[in-house]
Amino acid sequence: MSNLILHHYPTSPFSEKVRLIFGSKQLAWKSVIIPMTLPKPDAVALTGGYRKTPFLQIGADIYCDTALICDVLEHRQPTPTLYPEGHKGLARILAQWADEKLFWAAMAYNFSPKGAAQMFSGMSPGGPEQWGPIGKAFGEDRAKMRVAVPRISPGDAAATYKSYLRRLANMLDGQCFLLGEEPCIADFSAYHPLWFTRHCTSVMAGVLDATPNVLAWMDRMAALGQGAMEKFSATDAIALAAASTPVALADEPFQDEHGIPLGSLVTLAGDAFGPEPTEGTLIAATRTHYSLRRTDARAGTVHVHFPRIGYVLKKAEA
Ligand SMILES: N[C@@H](CCC(=O)N[C@@H](CS)C(=O)NCC(=O)O)C(=O)O
Repeated sequence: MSNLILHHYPTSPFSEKVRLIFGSKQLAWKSVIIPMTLPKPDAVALTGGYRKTPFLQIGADIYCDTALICDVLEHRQPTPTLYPEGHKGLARILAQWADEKLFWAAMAYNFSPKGAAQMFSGMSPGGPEQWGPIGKAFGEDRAKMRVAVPRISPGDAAATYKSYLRRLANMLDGQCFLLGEEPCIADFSAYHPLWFTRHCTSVMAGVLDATPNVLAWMDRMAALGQGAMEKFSATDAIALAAASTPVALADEPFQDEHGIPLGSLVTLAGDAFGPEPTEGTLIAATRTHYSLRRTDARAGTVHVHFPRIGYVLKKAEA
C-alpha cells in the first residue's frame, strides 16, 4: 500500500500536474479531496496555514508546492526522470515559466466571462458578482490570495495565451514532447493550464484548435494516466500524521541567507500568490528547501517542507 497522500480537488490544475506525474512514474497514491476555498480546517491542521492546492503528505511529513512535490516524487521513483540529463536547468526554468506566466495568462483567459459561467455552471456570463454565490465566494477567495499577481484583462489574456500556444507548438515541431522524445517537468507544467481550458472551461477550448500539434501533445500527456489511486479521508490522513513520526532530516548543510538561525520560530508564506503563513520552528534550510516543525492539536508533531523559490522566510513576531 502506498504512503503517498495527495490532498487535492478534481478541477485544480496544479493537482493535475502531480496526478499525471503519478501516471508517468506509475506510482500508487491515496487521494484526499480538499475544499476549493477557505475555510480548510483539515488541510490547515496538517500544513499549519498553507492553503494552496495540492500538497503531499507522507506520514507526518507535509510537502508544500508542486515544485517540491516533484523533487520528492523524483527521489521516490527516479525513472522516468522529470529532469533529463543535459537539460536539467532548461527543464526547470521552462517549468517555472509555465507554472507562472503561462498559467496566469491561461487562467485569465479560461475565466473570461463565458468560461467562468461554465465553471460555475448554470450561472450567467458577467463579472464574479453575476456568477452566483459559489462563483462570488470563489472570486473573493482568490482575490485575497493575489499578493503580487498582475490582473490580466480577457483581451490581453487571449492575445498572450495564443502567443504562448504558438511558442509551445514551435517547440513540438518534429518532437513528441517539449524537450525531446520523453516528457519532462516542463511538459507537466505546461500541460496543466491547457488541461483546464480543455476540460474545465471547454467553451473556451477552441483556442487550442489553431495549434493541432499542441492538441496531439495534450493527448500524449493525458495517455500517461494518473497511476493507481485509492480514496482516503481527511480524518484518516490527520490520524495517520498523529500516529507517525516525521522522517529524520537528510544531512544537508544549513544555508543561512537571512541571518535566522536554526531553532528560530519563523513564518513561511507565498511571495506572489497565497500569503497565508505557516508558523513553526526552522529545523532545516538547505540549498533547495526549508523545513519547519510544528505541533497541531489534531495532527501532532509534523514537519512541513517548502521550496526556497517563491516563499518568504521571516522571523515570527514574538
Ligand atoms: N506554486 C504552487 C501553486 C499552487 C496553486 O496556485 N494552486 C491553486 C489551485 S490549482 C490554488 O492553490 N488555489 C487556491 C486553493 O486551492 O486554495 C504550486 O506549484 O503548488
